[in-house]
Amino acid sequence: MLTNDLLLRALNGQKVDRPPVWMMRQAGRYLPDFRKLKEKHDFFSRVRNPEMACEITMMPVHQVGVDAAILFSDILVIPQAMGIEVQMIESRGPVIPTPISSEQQIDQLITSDIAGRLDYVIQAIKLTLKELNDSVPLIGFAGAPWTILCYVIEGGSSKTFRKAISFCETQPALAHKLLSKITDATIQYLLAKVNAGVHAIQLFDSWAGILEADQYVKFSHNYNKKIIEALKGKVPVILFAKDRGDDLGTLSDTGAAAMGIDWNTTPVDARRLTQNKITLQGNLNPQVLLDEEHIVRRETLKMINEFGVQRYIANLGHGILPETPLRNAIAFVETVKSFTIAESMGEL
Ligand code: 1CP
Repeated sequence: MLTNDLLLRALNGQKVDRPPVWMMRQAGRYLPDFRKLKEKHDFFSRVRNPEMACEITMMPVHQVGVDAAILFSDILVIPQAMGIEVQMIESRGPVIPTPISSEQQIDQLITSDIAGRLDYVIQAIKLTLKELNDSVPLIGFAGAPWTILCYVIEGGSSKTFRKAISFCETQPALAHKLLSKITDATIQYLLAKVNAGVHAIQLFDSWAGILEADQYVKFSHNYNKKIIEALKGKVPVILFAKDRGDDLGTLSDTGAAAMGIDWNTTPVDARRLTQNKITLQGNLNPQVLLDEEHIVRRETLKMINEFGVQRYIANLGHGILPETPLRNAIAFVETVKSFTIAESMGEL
């Protein structure tokens, strides 16, 4: 039994006295202690070292007071396990020196023993669960196959991912072959995480918004559905399909326990589109956390009042920005934690 199971209660649609709160990318660069570790060890060394991954995962739990931990790792460990080289270059982000461009490369991708190849993640989960000592839940995650495809076709990050989109448009059979393989690897990986003891899973579809609605269903949503289906009855899943607010109604048919919302969708629209049937997570613009503390508090209260306390997980609408002052991250979390139903609306 967890001492603080608010996140799981919200995901299961059970009654809560206040919403749970965590932040996407909470184990990251805005933390001074994280930046210190970064000076000494490169990114994937940190990811592959279970002690260090555990230490980073615990930082926001101790220092910010979030209601859930999310394992420090990256979505790009999946292409690495499949045999694709991925580097993380300071100030540039991920780089894939040999992007996928042929059927032969897709045929060569590894899909066997993915859990064994990512055993360092499983070890990090076990260590972190020990360290958490049943205080708060641990969230495991993966990238949606579409978002992973974006990186491995493009060769790195991009604003538009033109190469990835055009690959799907011009070579749909190859795209589906690649997406199926990524889906297969991701399912093995997430099942291993669940077996190791994570309490919930978030699927990050960070580049969901760059496809047309019908393309999105074909090249992303149907694969996300398959992954969520494979986890059915095991742990609750949060699906974060960034910038797809208009399609929330159709996208909430996956069996996911919750949908992540970015700040381009209002809480009222999100509730209307999902007909109050599903838990919602989000959606403070991470830029607000760069503002003055009283504004952080005011906007956070406004957000909770708009979403409502039940079936709601307070979070940002995307990852916390590296330049965020630690005190503002704490103010955000504290505002949610001190929220009481009796007080609601009073401070607006
Ligand atoms: O050296 C560093 O510290 C680089 C920064 C960093 C961090 C802290 C990267 C590189 N990855 C991470 C950790 C990470 N990545 C987590 C940790 C857990 C937490 O949330 O606290 C998670 C969940 C991710 C997931 C991730 N990686 C996503 C999906 C979420 C999102 O922000 O959209 C994506 C798209 C990535 C790819 C990636 N990894 C790193 C960077 C800089 C990027 C994004 C590059 C881009 O914009 O395309």
